[in-house]
Amino acid sequence: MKRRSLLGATAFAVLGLGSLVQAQDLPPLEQKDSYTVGFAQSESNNPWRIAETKSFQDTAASCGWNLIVTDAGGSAAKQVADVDSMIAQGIDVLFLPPREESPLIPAVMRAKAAGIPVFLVDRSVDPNVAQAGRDYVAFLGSDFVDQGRRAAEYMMENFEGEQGLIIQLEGTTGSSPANDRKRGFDEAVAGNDKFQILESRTGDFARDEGRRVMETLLQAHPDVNIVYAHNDEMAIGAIQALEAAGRTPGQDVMVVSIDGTRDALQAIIDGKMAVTVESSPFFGPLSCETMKRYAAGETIEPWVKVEDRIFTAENAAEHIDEAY
Ligand code: GZL
Repeated sequence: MKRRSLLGATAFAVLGLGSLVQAQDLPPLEQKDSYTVGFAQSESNNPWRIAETKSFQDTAASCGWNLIVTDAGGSAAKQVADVDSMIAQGIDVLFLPPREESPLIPAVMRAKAAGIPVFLVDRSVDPNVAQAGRDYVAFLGSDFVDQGRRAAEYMMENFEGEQGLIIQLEGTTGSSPANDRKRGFDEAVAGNDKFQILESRTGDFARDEGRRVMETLLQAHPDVNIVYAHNDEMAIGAIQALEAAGRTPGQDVMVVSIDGTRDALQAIIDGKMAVTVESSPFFGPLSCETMKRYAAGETIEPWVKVEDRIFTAENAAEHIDEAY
């Protein structure tokens, strides 16, 4: 995970290139040796989310965290309850990947009112309702719109057929990565009449659901020759569905995805997937660094942006050992 260095952040601010939002009544965080930290995970239904939780657990000792981890099992309502429980326990800091953009906002506000600084990690909330620098300290994560755009650009540059007929497998409905990966991809494709999105449907970022949705959409659109999945788990599920239907992913169907999981890199090596744009789950170290900057009195940039690589047949074998 590449991130803006402290110097870079300072330069960014000094040059006025950034919009460092003055903290507006954000809860302070004192500097001390140990903190009680809450990490309210949305679910553990795929390798990405499991790797993210492990990244926080692996960081805890070195960052002086007494870490409390909860798992909402795929329910935004349960995630809200988990946050409220952490507030009642009197945690010092909350790291939250809001499962969906809106339902978690009241809980974020309750944490702020309780004097608990909140950092959104990996997913964000509706920016029209809650803002970094005012309601929570910052969003730590990737540019999902850019991920969707990069997936589309690779597809348009490398698809060899006459007409690209696309099925899009969307992530969790209402989540910021699903909303933005769709926006980035759809906007990039809109201007190119060689490509047509036949249908777009959620697979909830899950492998089995991705497979089931692909089975259904294959019936409706047997002429599909491109699959764009918002994450690798759904892409792998789609590959299973395509092969079960006698198709040959990588030859008669181009598969384009996002995340960079081990199974996806293997599928690229095996010639079944064309590309996956990285979306790193390793948020533990960046969360520790950002929390300590905040405790030291720094004004944190509203978006601590994570830079993403891209994995293709040219480099998948080189990176598979670091994958999750
Ligand atoms: C992205 C993250 C997404 C991953 C999926 O930051 O929220 O959720 O892309 C995961 O694999 O389920």
